[in-house]
Amino acid sequence: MALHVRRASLIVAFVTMIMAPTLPASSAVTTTGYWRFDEGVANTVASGVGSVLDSSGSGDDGTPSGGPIYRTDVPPTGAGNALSLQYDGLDDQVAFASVFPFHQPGDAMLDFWLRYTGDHHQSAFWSRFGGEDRDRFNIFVNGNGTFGFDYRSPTGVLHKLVGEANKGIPIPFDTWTHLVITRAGTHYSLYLNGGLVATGDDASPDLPTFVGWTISGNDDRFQGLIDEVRFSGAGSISSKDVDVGVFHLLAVGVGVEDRDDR
Ligand SMILES: [Ca+2]
Ligand SMILES: [Ca+2]
Repeated sequence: MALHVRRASLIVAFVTMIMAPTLPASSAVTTTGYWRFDEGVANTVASGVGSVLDSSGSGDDGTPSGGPIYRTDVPPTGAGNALSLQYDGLDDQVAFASVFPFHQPGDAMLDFWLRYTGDHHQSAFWSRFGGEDRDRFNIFVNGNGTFGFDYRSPTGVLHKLVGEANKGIPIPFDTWTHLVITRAGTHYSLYLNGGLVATGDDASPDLPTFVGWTISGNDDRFQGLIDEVRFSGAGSISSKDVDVGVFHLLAVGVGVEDRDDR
């Protein structure tokens, strides 16, 4: 039975990968930002204005500070991935001048790989400059090794989404983990290594408006490695699109064996 299910999963995943490019443009997910961190030199500090390159064509290059280091330790995404970027948990950061995609109304998707090595509450993404706790999203790893995300409105009202106060989704310590956050309407979903693990609904949205965002936050800096950060959206994300996004992960071998109904 298990073998049958697994084989069915593989076949459907394969078919979906073939089918994906034929989706009509109206339902296609558009990549709006893609940071691969492959532009650097191994074991060398990232530095310089706009030196962290956006390979999506959007021109949203990031500016590192504090001394994050390029590493050859990369997630299992197959050939063509040379480097990730390591953050020290103290002052390392990459800043972007653009509007964080979830600040704007509309459907959107963020996916990235993360390998955390710190045991403190830490931000993977903090969608403002400075530490003032309002007008921002926070996408974080709690001190107990669980993952979550929320936002505060421009006036500071907390909108809980997934995983507040150490009640997030457990993610393994010092292990490359793939995470996808989608928003369709007011509905947020979290995918861990290709499987849906949590949802949250934002019944009365009052989205942040801050322009500018960071990888690794401000007061609670990320400690560990991050790679292959990608924003998608600019349109309406259907459940089929989300599946396509997830199947993109399956294409690199994430979670295929664990899916039982695709
Ligand atoms: Ca990379
Ligand atoms: Ca540093």
